[in-house]
Amino acid sequence: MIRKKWSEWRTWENWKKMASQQIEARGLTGNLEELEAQGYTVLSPEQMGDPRLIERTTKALLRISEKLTGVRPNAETGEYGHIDHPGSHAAQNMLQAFLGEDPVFEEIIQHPLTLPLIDYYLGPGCLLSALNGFVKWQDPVSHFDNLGFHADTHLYPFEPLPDPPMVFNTNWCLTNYTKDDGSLAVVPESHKLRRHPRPGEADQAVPVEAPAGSVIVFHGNLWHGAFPRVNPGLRLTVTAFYSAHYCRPQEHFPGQVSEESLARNGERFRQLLNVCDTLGIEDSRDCWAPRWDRGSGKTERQIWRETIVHHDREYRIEKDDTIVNHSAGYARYIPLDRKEKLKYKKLSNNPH
Ligand SMILES: O=C(O)CCC(=O)C(=O)O
Ligand SMILES: [Fe+2]
Repeated sequence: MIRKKWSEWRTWENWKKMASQQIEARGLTGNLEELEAQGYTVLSPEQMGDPRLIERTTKALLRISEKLTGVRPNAETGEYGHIDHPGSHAAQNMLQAFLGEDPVFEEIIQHPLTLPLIDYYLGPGCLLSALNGFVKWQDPVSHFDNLGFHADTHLYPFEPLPDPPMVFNTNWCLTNYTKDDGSLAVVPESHKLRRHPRPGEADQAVPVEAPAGSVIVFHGNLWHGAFPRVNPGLRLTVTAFYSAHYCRPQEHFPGQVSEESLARNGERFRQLLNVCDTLGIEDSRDCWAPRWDRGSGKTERQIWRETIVHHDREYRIEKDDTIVNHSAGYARYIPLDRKEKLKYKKLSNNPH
């Protein structure tokens, strides 16, 4: 996570320079080049290097699907039960709002090989917008028309679409992706056109073929959809979808995440889930109070000037000046280790 004051970088060009150092350090330079040229890249299972993470994610998705439908999906036999969700249809189930269902999703959303690429394009303080699950079965006929073709920048009302983009996506392929498996369908380089696809343009789509355990990372302006599944069995996917800090996320994560989960993760996790947002005020007593401490009975002054304890851990709070220069809209909670405690003592002795 890049922690430099906004005043130290200011421009998109400077931000990219800083962010590309993270990318180089993670061995992701080739992936960034593909993203720039094609609008998508595939992190291979070898590059991801953690098959257990994929196994745990698959198990969690199957368990949640079973909880919702009473039927455990079976990737070999193709068995499934229906989920009544607006994104479900005759050929797939869509799942949402399940972040709190399994700790494995905490690892997925802040993975060190995907986040540097997301940071690069979305800038500081980017948010998790949605965590989706897809269970898709054999149905060559009743799949959506037109491959469900779209660019993910659907909330932005103008063309040209924004550059830098306002959203970015990661598709975690839990089963093999070939065209006949019902893979992601993309038009390479379409992110450069900076407009939404028009009817008929899905004809140019090509499959993103990748073995199970791969992660596809793609640009918010890339045209994409999915091919129908022709093969028997199931395609299983989890997608982590991110937005720039100035966009409204699709899901409200602060209400989905437990104190235990917040305690075992760090600041980046809180920031991705917008837990310490100072906007979205619902009660005048909460003005400028970070969401995490609203309704605590403490005044805004007490919250900002005193230390706060969450799950046996003491924190001091700072306005985040790494996103914009003023009205940051976000609070950083800094755990008080011994060094921080001394620093805090000095600060709180100082009347200003
Ligand atoms: O593979 C799919 O089903 C398409 C997913 C999609 O549109 C997305 O993740 O934004
Ligand atoms: Fe999409």
